[in-house]
Amino acid sequence: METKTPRYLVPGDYMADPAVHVFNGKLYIYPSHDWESGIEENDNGDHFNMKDYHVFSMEDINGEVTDHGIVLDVKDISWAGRQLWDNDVACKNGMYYMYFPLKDKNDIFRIGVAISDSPEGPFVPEENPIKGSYSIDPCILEEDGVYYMYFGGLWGGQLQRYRNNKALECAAFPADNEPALCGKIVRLSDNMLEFAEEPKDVVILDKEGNPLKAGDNERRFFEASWIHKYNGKYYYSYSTGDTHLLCYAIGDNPYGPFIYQGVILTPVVGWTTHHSIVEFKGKWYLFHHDCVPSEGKTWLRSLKVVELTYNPDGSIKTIEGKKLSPMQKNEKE
Ligand code: FUB
Repeated sequence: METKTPRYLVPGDYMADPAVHVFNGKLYIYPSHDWESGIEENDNGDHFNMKDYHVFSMEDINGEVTDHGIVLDVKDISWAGRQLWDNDVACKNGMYYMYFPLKDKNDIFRIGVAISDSPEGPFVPEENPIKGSYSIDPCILEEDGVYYMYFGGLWGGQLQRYRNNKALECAAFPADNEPALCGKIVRLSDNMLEFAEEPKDVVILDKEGNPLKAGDNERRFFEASWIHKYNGKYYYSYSTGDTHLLCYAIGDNPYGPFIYQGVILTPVVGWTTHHSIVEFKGKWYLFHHDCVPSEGKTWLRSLKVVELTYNPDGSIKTIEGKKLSPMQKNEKE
């Protein structure tokens, strides 16, 4: 178990769900912005009632974290209902595309796009969400000039309301012994504003080649897709939701299938766990959140970073989620 000391990044505010990329030699962090909206906590995630996004940047992993301010506000999105959840940003031809999940006026999650000519924003939203989009937690992979979006999330993320990309009359979960619901992958159009194909399942297999089952709560996908490449392999990582683990699976191409490997991060303080994995200046880092600074309030999460290491065989060393940082220890002493 890894015990490298994590660092809190934005101690003065509550930020969660970090998507992190290196643009122009700097680290850019695109988090959700938690706040105390007074909405009661429930399994639908209504308490995650976020209304804007900030962007942060860092020139060095131990250096200053610069806040570039509010870069997109729900009041500027014409189709908005409520709840700006986890976003991700991709760069193509010098333009930056922010993909964000938001409930529309019918309380259905859609994925929207907002555009900027700078990684620091501000981002200008398109008039409508992406046609055919649904659910939450978009994450973008660029591969030889082709861009793919991974997305999806159970429970409040509404993925159980769909089969084969069509809305069901009623939400339906598979039985415990049936294959689990999968996250989705879709190729984006050349202009980055549409789906270029029907979304497909991101299938996770066990080492015997069988799809993970819906009742396999310690390993099956729940939400928070992230994808990174290491030594030519594709590492698909995600949260198991109600068992609070960050897990990963490895595949040979962006579509998978992916073979389940193990746990990246054991449960943190707080219900949700969500992350990104990025290489910067020759080292690998796990950005994630927990609820230690808010003393366990699950809707008030704080951003952290910790170094991530691989074993010689390419497996990831498990990190202990509840290890306190020195700052937290000092506060409690
Ligand atoms: O921040 C709201 C939701 O909580 C995210 O979309 C999920 O991944 C979970 O972190």
